Parts: sequence; C-alpha cells; structure tokens
Amino acid sequence: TDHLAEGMPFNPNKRGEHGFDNGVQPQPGATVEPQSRLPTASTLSEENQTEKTGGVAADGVNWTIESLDRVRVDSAGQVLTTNQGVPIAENQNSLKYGLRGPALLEDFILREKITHFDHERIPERIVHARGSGAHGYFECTEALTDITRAAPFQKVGKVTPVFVRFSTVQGERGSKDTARDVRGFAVKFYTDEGNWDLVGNNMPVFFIQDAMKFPDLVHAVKPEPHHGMPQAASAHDTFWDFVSLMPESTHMLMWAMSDRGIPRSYATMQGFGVHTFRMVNVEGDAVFVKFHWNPVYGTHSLVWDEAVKISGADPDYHRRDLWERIESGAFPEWELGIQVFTEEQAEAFSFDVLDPTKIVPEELVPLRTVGRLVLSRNPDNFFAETEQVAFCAAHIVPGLDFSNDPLLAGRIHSYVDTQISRLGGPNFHEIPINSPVAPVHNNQRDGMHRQAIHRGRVSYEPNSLGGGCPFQAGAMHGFMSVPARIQAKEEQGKVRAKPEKFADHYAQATLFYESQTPVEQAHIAAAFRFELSKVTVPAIRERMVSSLRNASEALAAQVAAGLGMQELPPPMPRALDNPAPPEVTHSVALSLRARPGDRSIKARKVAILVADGIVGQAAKDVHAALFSQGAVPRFVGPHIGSVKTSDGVAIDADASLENEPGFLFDALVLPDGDAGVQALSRDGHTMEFIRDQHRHCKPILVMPASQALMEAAHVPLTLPSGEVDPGIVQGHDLKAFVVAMARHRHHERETDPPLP
Ligand code: HDE
Repeated sequence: TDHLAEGMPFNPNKRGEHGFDNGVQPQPGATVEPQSRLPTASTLSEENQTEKTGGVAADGVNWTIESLDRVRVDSAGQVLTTNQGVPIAENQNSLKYGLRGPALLEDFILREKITHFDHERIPERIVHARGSGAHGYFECTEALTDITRAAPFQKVGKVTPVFVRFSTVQGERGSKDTARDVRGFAVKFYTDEGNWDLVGNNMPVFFIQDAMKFPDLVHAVKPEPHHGMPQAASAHDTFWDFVSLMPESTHMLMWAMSDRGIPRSYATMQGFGVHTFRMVNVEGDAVFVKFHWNPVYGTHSLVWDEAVKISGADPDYHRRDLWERIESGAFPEWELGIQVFTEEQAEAFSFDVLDPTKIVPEELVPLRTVGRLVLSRNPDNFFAETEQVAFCAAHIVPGLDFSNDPLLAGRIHSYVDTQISRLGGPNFHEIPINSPVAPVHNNQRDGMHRQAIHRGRVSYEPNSLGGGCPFQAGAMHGFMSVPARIQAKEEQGKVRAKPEKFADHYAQATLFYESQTPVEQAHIAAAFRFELSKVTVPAIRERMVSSLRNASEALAAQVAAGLGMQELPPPMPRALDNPAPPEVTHSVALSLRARPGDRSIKARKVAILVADGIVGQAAKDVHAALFSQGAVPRFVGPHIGSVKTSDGVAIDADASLENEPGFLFDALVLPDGDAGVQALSRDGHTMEFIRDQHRHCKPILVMPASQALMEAAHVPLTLPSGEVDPGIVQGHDLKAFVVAMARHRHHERETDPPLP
C-alpha cells in the first residue's frame, strides 16, 4: 500500500522486475538492473528456512529457491481477485436477474472461475504417471576434473541444486504407491552450465534392448485396453504374453520380481542411470560411465502381503513417507557412485555395454563414490512442481555425453516430444520448476505460453544488428559431442539388427538370481508364482517357465510347482548357444543385504499399543528412548485421544487401531499392565495388528503383561525351528529392541505359506 500511496504500481510478488531488492520501490528515472540469475548472499541455505518446519536446510547453496521466489504466491492477508487482479466483492453467488431469476451471461467473474476450473487437469505421464518429488542438493565429494568438465564435479564441496521425482511406472496418477513395479528415480541437476536430467530407475537394467519395442512393452503392461484392468499391477495376461516372447527381458524380470519391486521407502532404494554414458574432460578425452545412487539409510523392502495391505490402508504410503522424512529433518540421502571404464576395456567384456539389459558387475569395475544427494525441502505446490517438472533424457551438459545404446537413442527423442503435448507447447522449459539457473539466450521465439519478453529486433544468427549476440560459446565453453568413431563394419551399411553379444539373454539373469540370499530367492519364486497365477492362458505360463529354465532350473522348478504344473515344459530355444563365459558368477553387490545402510533406526515408524489400564510410565519411557534415536514412535489405542493409565501418567493416543493398522508400522511395542492388556485383547484389531507385525517379520517388544496378548493372538515367541526369535524382545530391554529394529526384519521367522 505504501507504493500505491506514492502513486507507483508495484507488485512485491514480482520482485524480479525490479532486481533483487525486494520491497524497494524503483525510483522514477532510475535504471533497473535486468533480472540476474546469479546467486546472491541471500540464497545461502543458512537462510533457507522452510516455512513449514522452521528448520534450516543442510549446508549448501540452493539457487533454485531464489529463482523460484519470483513466482511464489502467498495469499495471506491479500484480497481475493480475478486473474486480471480485479478485487472480487462477493464469492458466494453468481450474478442473477432478481433473487430467483436466471444467471446472467455477463458474469465474467463466474465464467473466469469455471473456465479455469474446467482446464485444471493436464494429461498424465504416459508412463511414470504416479510420482512424488522433492528439492535438495548434490554435493561433490571427489573432484573429477581428470575425466569430466561437467560443472557438478569440478570441486570438492561444490553444491548443485536438484529436484528429484520418484515414481511407479504402470499405474495411473491416482494409483497406489506399493504396487509391484519398477520405480523411477529422476534427478534434475540445475548446474551452472544448464540443466542435466539423470532420468533413471531403481533397477540397473531394462526390459528391452531397443527403443523400437518400448510402445509394445508399455501397451502390454498397462491396464488391458478392453476393460482397463488391472490398475498398478503387472500380474495379467498381456504383460506376461509379451515378456515371455521377449527373452531379453529375463534379467529385468528377475529384478522386478525381487524385493526391489516393493521398496519400503523411496529413501531406501538404489537408483541407476541404466545406460552407459560418457564423461569428457577439457581435453576432449572420453571414458564410459555408469551412475549408481546408493541410499545412506540402506536398501530395504516390504514383503508382498504387507504391500498388498498397505495399498488399501494408505495408497500414498511412499509419498507420505518421503514428505514426513523431509518435514521431520530425517533428510533422505544417497551417495553417487560411478563405474568408469574405457572403450577398450568395454570391448573385452563378455557382454555389450551398449545393451541396457546388462549390468557391469561391481566386481569387474568397482564403484567410486564421488558425491552425495540430499533431499531437504518439500515442494510448496504438488502441481506446479512435481506434476509440471519435465525430465528429459536429452538434457545433458558439457562434460557428459551419450553412448550408442539404442534404447537411449529413442529416449533422447521421446522426452522432449512428450512434454510438448503434456505441458501444452514448446516453452515448457520456462515453467519455473523446469527453468535452468544458468542464463538462457537463443533465437527461439514465440510459441504457446511464452514467458520471456525478448528485447530488440534480432532473433537470428549471424547478425550484425545485435552485435553478433548471442554468440557461439566455442569448443572451450560450449557443449561438444565426443567425436567417437562409429564401429560399423564397411559391409554392414544401414541395418535393422543387433550386435551378437545382445543375443545372450540369460547369463546375467542367472548371475542375479545366484547372487541373492535364500530369503531373496524365495521371494523371487513367490513373486513369479503370484504374477503367473493371475495369467489366465496356460500357454503363457508355460512359455514363461520354459524361458526361466534357461536362467535357473531351480527357480523354474519352484515356479512350476507353485503353478501346479505336472511337469516342466522344455527349455526355450536360446538365441545364442555358446555365449562368452561371464567374468563374474557371484556378485555380493546384487543382494539387498549388501547395503544395510547406517544401521540406525532413524525414520522407522513404531506403534506403541495403549489402552485404559496400561502402565503409562513404561510406555512413555519407550516413546522417549525411540524418539531420541530418530525413530517415529506413535501411541496407538482403541481410539484416539486420552488414555487412562494405571499410574496416572497422561498419554494421548495419536492413532487408533482402526485408522492406522499394524502393517503401516516398522515395529511394535506391546505395553505393560494387566487391565490395559485385557482391554486390548478384547479388540479384534489388536489381534490382526500383532499377527501382521509377526507375519511381516517385524521386531516386537513384549512387556511382561503382554505375553498374554501374544498368546491370545496365537503368535509364537520362538522361531518355527524352536530357536529363540531374535526379533521378539521380552521385558523392558530397550537396548535389545533397538538392535532388533536395526535389522529391520527377521526373515528367519518367515514360512511359505504363512503359519495359520
Ligand atoms: Fe522413460 N519415459 N522411456 N525410461 N522414464 C518417460 O517421459 C521412454 C526408460 C523414466 O519423473 C516419459 O515425461 C522411452 C528407461 C523415468 O517425470 C516418456 C523409453 C528408463 C520417467 C518416456 C523409455 C526410464 C520416465 C513419460 C525407451 C530408466 C519419469 C512422461 C526407449 C533409465 C520421469 C515423461 C518423471 C518417463 C519414454 C525407457 C526412466 C514417454 C521411449 C530405460 C524415471 O517420454
């Protein structure tokens, strides 16, 4: 109002118009600095308090926060207006002729409101429609100047802001989080030299070798076209029909059917760039590189029965988990590992590094940890940020380059193309979440929804009227493709075919399966059994088992038995009879057990059951102890609200047995106090709660009076073998309970089928 009073229009939301001095009115006649995107002192993250938590983001500079400030809108204390800024006097009634008369066409306020509403939705992503994102930063921990000139890797301590989106693949935007599926792991680095999108998955290989097959794969896995089922599931005929006819998908199927397909949290899964990329140094020398994200919290998964139940009680399970971790300050974090190898090394490998159905085993080329990724801030608006973010495999920066992976080649085209229809035109790079922090200058003009107001009359190059600007950066500064020689043999010419090593479809499927622990192997067999049992056409089930025989006879036999097959079908004929012997036949790194993480109990959700008559102090003590170690303990009772404890200690239940069932928690504490235990045992929810916790192999602390609860739920205190169950801690031994929790799950308790 001060500005208006002085007769000068000024919109504090558009500080960019007047430079960075927010709130300072431009003086009449003063030259206004064009908006700069360089960081100012105020972008230091020490001042990056999040409004929701009041917490301070971890060290580092986050330029995106500054660059997005110019578009953030906060309506607190503001008058309601139309999109033209016209104040609206009344927002309850449309304009009518008389109290009971017809609504009037001239009501531009109603028409604007309804018209905007009619267009609120945009098309969902054709794949990866359901996702969740967060802001954060990448910090370089090892300078890579010897192999790349890419900005994020130039100096130890260099911080690059990022936006990351995780997703499922098959389900639609409103589907559940805990489907058995691949997860997307897409990272947008806002580097000093433009945006780099590392659009990866939580599995290091893919179903197909060539982009030509991608629409077929997606059509096969998506809900079947006649009836639109199933949602967020691959367990149906068309998917298994397709993959059983595509033996190249066998390796990826192993990953997808493993526990990787049902992660516990986005924060506890790995990420991979999948394709082989290149890094290029200032001299122009190139090496091959593979990208790995390894979670500091370790790799942890759900069990299938749990995933199914969660999808009913909380379809937003992973979204909520990501949001809550960040709000509570338990920032998800990953290390970036790279595998670096030369083209000559690659030629000697038994597999082709251009084949995206193959990994480079870590035993062959070890991982180098070169940085860390921290997610420290939730978006302000889901649509504006998470929905409108546009990742493109084509977005790379100087110092990086593609390889000739034929799947990657198709992706380089696909992503920009899809954004044009999804986001409504070619200017999607101007949507705030997508706009780079590096300055953008070129002669592209116009198009739908253009934001930039280009000055001058020059929009071509070469020009003299604009002093030749914007000018070419030259080889020292600009992006340069690696002048890699194409290794096509003269006589090959243009071909539609694959190199020979692509034809080995099984060696690495075998490697993966053989490298799993017995528990993981059992889960893979159970997942194949479940998925194929949903297939209605017997010939498809048989074809899949016949293909599996080439990867593992043991696995194929178990799956066949689980499907009630009388005898094994003959193995599928192989494309390549004598593939080159693999360098590595057992890779510890492929098991989830290889990365237990920091072994803390941070962010773990623990239910402490309470009811009238329990011993309040004991429950409070456990709560305090778990909280102090970073866990998220919650009192769960027959109803929310106050609990009358036997010792008069005040406890408020913040969840009920009905609204937060047992499978939503990582661990369980059963209380002391006979009266309270009796009250709990009268509630069927309690029994289900305990049985699910036990069945899903979770740690349980059983205080003395609650032995009776365990008995009432028919849950044994020992393992099926009769030995002590290390996941069940009796008494008040909190230390032992925390140790049991650090192990996450106690699979030695597991039986298939589960105990009655
Ligand atoms: Fe994607 N993929 N993809 N993909 N992909 C899309 O882009 C595509 C592939 C991946 O959070 C789409 O914006 C083709 C591999 C992620 O917004 C689309 C091929 C990998 C995401 C597309 C592949 C991925 C996508 C859909 C084979 C792992 C979500 C909407 C040639 C390395 C990104 C969109 C986000 C999204 C095309 C294969 C990862 C249609 C043509 C391999 C994480 O452009």
